[in-house]
Amino acid sequence: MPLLDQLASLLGPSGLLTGSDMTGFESDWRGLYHGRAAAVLRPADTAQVAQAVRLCAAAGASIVPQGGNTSMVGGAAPDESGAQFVLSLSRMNRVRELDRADMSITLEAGMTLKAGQEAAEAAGLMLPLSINAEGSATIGGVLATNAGGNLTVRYGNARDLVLGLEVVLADGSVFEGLRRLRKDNTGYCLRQLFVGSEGTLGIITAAVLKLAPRPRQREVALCALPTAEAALALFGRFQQHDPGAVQAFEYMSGTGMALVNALIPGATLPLAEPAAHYVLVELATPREGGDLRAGLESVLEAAIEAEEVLDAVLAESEAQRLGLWMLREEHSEAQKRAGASVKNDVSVPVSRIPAFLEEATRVCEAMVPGIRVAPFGHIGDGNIHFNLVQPEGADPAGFLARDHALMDAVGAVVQRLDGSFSAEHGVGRLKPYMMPLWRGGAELEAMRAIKAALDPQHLLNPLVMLPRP
Ligand code: FAD
Ligand code: 2HG
Ligand code: ZN
Repeated sequence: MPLLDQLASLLGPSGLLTGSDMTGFESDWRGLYHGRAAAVLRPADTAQVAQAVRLCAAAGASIVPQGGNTSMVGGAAPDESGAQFVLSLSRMNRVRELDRADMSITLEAGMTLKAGQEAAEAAGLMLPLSINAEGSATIGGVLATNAGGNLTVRYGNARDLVLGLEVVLADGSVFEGLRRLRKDNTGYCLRQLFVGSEGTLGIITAAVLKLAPRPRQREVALCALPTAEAALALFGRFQQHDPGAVQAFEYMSGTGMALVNALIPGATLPLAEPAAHYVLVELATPREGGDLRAGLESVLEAAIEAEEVLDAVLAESEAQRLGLWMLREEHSEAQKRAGASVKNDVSVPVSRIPAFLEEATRVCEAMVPGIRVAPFGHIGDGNIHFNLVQPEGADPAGFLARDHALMDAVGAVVQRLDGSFSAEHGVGRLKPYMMPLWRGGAELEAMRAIKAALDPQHLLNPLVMLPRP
């Protein structure tokens, strides 16, 4: 029987999509990749995932795992061959278990991150991972990319939350690692190998994640600043004042904020004057009472006195808190509306961020007159989305034709400052060409050996991260 028929009989009518039903699964969020899949497989459980992978392996057919398809690096889009199967986990979206005593939750991979957060909240706890695509991004996707996001400064990235994992391997066998132990030194830590592997080593079908106490108090402020150095100084002030309380510390450039204000309906800057730099800070505590608000005000007063902060607005209600966050969260959407962008999801040691911003801006402005340098991101983690928006009115395709030149120029600055070319979005199909320069020698060979051992036919996401040399 042909492979497609075998898969159809395994998965049933709602488990296999073809033709126009595949729209939405074949292109990426950024609109950079437009592929054609042999079919979209939507298994209902781990046994079906394992069986589908086994059938594909026997036929030598490659698989592109897909969660919410929000990858910023084209990691979940099939190629143009029409021979790849997209494996969507969207039907596997249940909470398997929540244990209050163990502070853990077991989620299936196709559940959205937002639904996972809501399940934790319903139990009076918190799933402490938040990204600006959480309504669509899935547990499998955030783990496969080791997503970071807005709470990393306090809780770490996705990797830090994983206690256990269930993974279907390339031959269809199942790694049953859904343990919830806080300590377990029995051999290699296999689960961490799959976190951040971008679907190249196995299909994550479920995970046990750590939960945290839910904050009882939260305070948010948006601050206008004269320089990037001032943003770091402010971060230092908050860390010194109450180290455990900083839950998010996000940076936005004046250019990025202006795009949000111009292109997102309902977005209004609640400050008297626009500035060159902004910070959104959120403090939170699970304790009742206390002086979170007073602490926020006293730190800001001292920073205003020292001329590190020009102006600040504090949220007075939940609606205002969400309104301030919206100005940060809508940066990606605003930049998409402004035309083509070249994204550089880079990290450098936190102390070097001002030098990075200054040098990289100078280099890019010299390369493309009129380019809109619109950086923002998780400055508390040293992670800047150094995004370059096309000059107004320019030809988007012409601008994108220079993406490697711009990425390499920014990369050269990042490398001089001991940083990374991908802080949280991964390598995907967009950046494998950078791997030999950044991860060459023994490190890259070890990665290739792991890929060859776990996926000897090179069938899992074959164009991502480590395409065959
Ligand atoms: P997909 O995009 O579907 O897939 C991503 C990668 O994981 C692909 O390589 C895919 O093959 C693989 N994969 C997916 N599911 C599985 C699985 N079950 N098993 C094995 N491999 C799998 N990222 C951040 O880190 N922080 C942010 O703040 C952030 N904000 C974003 C905001 C917007 C508006 C958008 C569009 C994206 C943002 N991202 C962010 C990037 C993206 O959301 C994350 O990379 C997210 O983790 C991807 O989840 P997903 O379910 O959409 O995965
Ligand atoms: C964010 O922090 C995301 O909002 C998206 O990581 C970044 O659009 C981007 O480049
Ligand atoms: Zn980010």
